Amino acid sequence: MAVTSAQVEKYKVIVGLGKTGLSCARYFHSTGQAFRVVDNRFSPPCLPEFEVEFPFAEVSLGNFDQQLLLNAEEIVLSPGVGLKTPEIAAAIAAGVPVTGDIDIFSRQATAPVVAVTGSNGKSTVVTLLAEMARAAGMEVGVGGNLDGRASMPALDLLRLGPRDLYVLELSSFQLETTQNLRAEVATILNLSEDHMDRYESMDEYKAAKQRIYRGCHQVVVNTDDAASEPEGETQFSRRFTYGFSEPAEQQMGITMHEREPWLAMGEHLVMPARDVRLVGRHNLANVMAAYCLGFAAGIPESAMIATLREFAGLPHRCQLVRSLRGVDYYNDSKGTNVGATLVAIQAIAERTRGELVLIAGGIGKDQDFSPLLPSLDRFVKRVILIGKDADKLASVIGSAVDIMRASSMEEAVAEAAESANSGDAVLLSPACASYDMFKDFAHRGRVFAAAVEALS
Ligand code: UMA
Ligand code: ADP
Repeated sequence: MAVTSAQVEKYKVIVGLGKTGLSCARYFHSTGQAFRVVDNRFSPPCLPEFEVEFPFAEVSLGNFDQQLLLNAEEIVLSPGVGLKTPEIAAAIAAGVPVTGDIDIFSRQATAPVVAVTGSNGKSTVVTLLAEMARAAGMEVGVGGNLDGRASMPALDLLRLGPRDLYVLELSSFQLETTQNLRAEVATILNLSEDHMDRYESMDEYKAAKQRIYRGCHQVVVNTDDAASEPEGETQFSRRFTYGFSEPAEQQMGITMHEREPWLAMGEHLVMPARDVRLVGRHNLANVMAAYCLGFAAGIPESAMIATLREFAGLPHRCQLVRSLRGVDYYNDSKGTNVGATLVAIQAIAERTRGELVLIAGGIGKDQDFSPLLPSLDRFVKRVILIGKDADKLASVIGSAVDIMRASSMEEAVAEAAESANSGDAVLLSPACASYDMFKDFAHRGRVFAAAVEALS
């Protein structure tokens, strides 16, 4: 029987030609490993860049070529493609090994890795930590799930040359294919419902997040959220905890000192809470997480404190856009799930004399919206609904709060401005993903800010 070249040639198959797929191709090319690429879209986002960098590479578009997957030496899955995708599941059943970019990265990284996951606060903690490391004069590689210009997919970080420290934001999607991360220090910040269109249950979502602790040396645990606790048989060289209670040894918390709340690690006073530039209780939790992670990674305390005094937060996270006729307009476009929106409502209500007008809606990811009800009832006078799942939201919250609908962000902002009186605040915190109306959450935030700026 004739043996075809496809049967003898060994190659990896990269599934997905987004940012991750492109970074994998670059990595395999630079290490001389043969690869093919598949994407079930006809024009995946990184195709133009890929074609320039790899004009002779084989790419299969429009479906997941089953035969190619079955013949693979190994499949490297992009985070946006789940393990249960039928063609991937069939390859796994046939014995083809599947991995992801984070596992490949962790085998190659020569500097310590700090790994951060959680439903909310990841980007804030990761950015804060990277700033702390930079303030200490360290060369730091920051990336993973983190969005934005300062970030890169993990494998692209290896191209930057030697680093002193890597700080990775990791999503549950990336962790699904991560067998052994071996981070120097890892944490799950918190867990609340998200991505229920990908997971069958919260347990499945949590199990993906828990994989961050595999092989790690030190852990940081949020004592205010049981889901942060590592599960199963685990041994770590050091364990730090944080929470809003009085701190014990190796524990970070809040203590009263000279009638003022201070951040403290055990008996050691770190700084007065009011000197932290970030605002909101949720950000104090983020600050404690970042401090513990930085401590575990050997970042000097002076650099951490200096950063905490300076760091004002990332755009699109509870960001004040403008004050007009006594109404403050806040952009929390990154509030893409119910847990984040609850925190944003609380944080903005604390800063507002009057009531809130909330703009919400988009792709609901099969979440349960009912946890919003008590906060809407207490702080929100009206919700302006936008996006694909506006009806789903309306059916859950319509009995508790006055609702209106808008077909564009401009219309939503105009309706919100009409609804708000002096002393009130308008908050965009959609509790939903943005892809039905916008390129991503940052685009949604920019469109909101532009509409607010255009109000006369
Ligand atoms: N897709 C297909 N077919 C394919 C491959 C992908 O339809 O063959 C779709 C996916 O379903 C998804 C989109 O394309 O809707 C992007 O998927 P991808 O895996 O190609 O994504 P990348 O461009 O590689 O970006 C990913 C992360 N995106 C996702 O996990 C969806 C980026 O996080 C991350 O910055 C990047 O890797 C580098 O590490 C973004 C994100 O939205 C910020 N993350 C989600 C979140 O934070 O909620 C998890
Ligand atoms: P992520 O990267 O996990 O999406 P971000 O730091 O970008 O997290 O914050 C996104 C939104 O989540 C914020 O705008 C805020 O509404 C909410 N948030 C931030 N930190 C926390 C926290 N520790 N707990 C709950 N919600 C938070």
